[in-house]
Amino acid sequence: MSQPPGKRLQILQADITTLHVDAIVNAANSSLLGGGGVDGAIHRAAGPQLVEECRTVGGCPTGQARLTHGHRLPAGYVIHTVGPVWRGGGHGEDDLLLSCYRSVFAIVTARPDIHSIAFPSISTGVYGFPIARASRIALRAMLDFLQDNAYVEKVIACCYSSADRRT
Ligand code: AR6
Repeated sequence: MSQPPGKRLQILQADITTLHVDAIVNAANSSLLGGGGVDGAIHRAAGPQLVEECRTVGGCPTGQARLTHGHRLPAGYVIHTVGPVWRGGGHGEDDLLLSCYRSVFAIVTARPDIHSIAFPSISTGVYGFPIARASRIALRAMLDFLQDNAYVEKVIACCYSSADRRT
């Protein structure tokens, strides 16, 4: 019997590039060719082979996700997703953010070798999505996924700041 969903969800304050999990999620842009924030940190830690592999993927639309290897990262895989840019909340931002989480989980469901995964707070940095509103969407998506997927042992909400972790 697996643990109940709430026990398999962990909220951490950490640098996501240091986590020993099967997959980490990248808050990327649609080129998938790197950027600032968590995207820059992941590319620096993974080494230049990550951008080479991303070039073969050919980009990713907002709300979708793409899988690559982790290269020099402790994590075996990176799942890149492109969050919405916040434009006041009336432009489908909530649905697009939910779609990011669901698209990542669709990839996880298709990969039985992924038992643990860590997410950064997608869209809440440069893209400006309010943290409290994004957190509700993220945690609900994580708990819904864990409810339906007993084989995934750990989902980590990886916050960079202590203020984000408290939210
Ligand atoms: N580990 C965990 N979280 C981090 C780390 C880290 N090493 N570094 C930053 N964060 P952002 P977005 C947090 O701006 O809003 C890029 O240029 C950060 O504090 O990285 O989705 C892309 O290429 C924040 O809470 O992503 C895109 O152009 C969260 O990660 C654009 O930024 C997300 O902030 C995407 O913007």
